[in-house]
Amino acid sequence: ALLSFERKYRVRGGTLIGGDLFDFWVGPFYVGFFGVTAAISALLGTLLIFAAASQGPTWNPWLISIDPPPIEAGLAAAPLNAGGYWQIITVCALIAFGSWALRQVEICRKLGMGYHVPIAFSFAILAYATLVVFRPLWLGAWGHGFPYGIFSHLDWVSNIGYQYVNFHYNPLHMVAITFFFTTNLALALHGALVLSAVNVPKGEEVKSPEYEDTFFRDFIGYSIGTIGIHRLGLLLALNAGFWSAACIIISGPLFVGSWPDWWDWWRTIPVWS
Ligand code: BCL
Ligand code: UQ2
Repeated sequence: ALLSFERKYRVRGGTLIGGDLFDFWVGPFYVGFFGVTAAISALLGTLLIFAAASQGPTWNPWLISIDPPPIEAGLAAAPLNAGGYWQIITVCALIAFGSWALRQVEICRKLGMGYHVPIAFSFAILAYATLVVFRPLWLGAWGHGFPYGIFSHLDWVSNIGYQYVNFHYNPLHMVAITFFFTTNLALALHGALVLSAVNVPKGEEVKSPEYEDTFFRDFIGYSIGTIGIHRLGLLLALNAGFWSAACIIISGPLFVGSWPDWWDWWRTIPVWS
């Protein structure tokens, strides 16, 4: 069913491509040119995952793994069963994610809203592309991408981590983790604060944002404000994705060896060495 307010927002235009051609809705979903390309590439990618899995040794969902080509194959196009499926699935995924972001842009334009959501999503796409495109390209082989499988991608993360001895010592990994954890703290504070103000007993009026400000001013002498917390949350989350991409792109292309040893410069600073 169409929600009462939905009809008035079903406005024409704002499309980036295709004009009026795909400017319509299916049920609650806006379609658009990029809705079509997202649906096709997601469906094709998913079917190819099943096709690739059917060539593998197991249907156990935990163990299915669609592997990139061997590192020796370099940057060539690989035969289907030797990394070719992985390559085509990766292209499908990139088209699907890119289309998804551009569909968000079209919806923003229709509604006259800011582009915050597609910008945010593009950081997640950047992190994914860093893992399966930029870093493999820079290292000279698609085989450096991660395998598409539940346990197998965990094994990949573990192996790559230990390849640098102790990944916790990667300084940008530290930065990324700090942003992930701080994002979590901020959302916990925000979720709790909003619920504490709004989830009042039946029949009582909800508390205004002034109460939220006052809680934090009483508590720590500072309130970042209701719009401020959302700006902070977005900033923290974007940094979490960005520094994740940064921490893995430097591992291999720019830095080889042991992350713990990278800190030698710090241990040998004359003041304390
Ligand atoms: Mg580490 C990476 C945290 C220990 C080795 N590690 C990461 C980062 C993150 C992290 C900072 C992964 C998040 C990310 O990239 O998001 N690591 C972390 C923490 C610890 C830790 C907190 C911990 O010990 C407490 N790491 C270790 C140990 C090493 C180690 C020490 C192993 C032994 N770590 C590595 C390696 C890597 C990381 C190697 C990485 O490669 C990875 C990294 O930085 O990657 C960039 C970014 C987000 C994405 C990539 C998601 C993209 C989503 C896409 C765009 C959309 C998907 C849509 C989906 C398919 C649709 C679903 C539809 C549904 C039906 C709804
Ligand atoms: C706040 C505010 C909100 C909030 C939160 C705060 C009224 C509803 C959570 C408090 C946030 C602060 C003090 C920043 C904390 C900093 C970090 C790095 C986690 O003031 O305005 O709006 O939800």
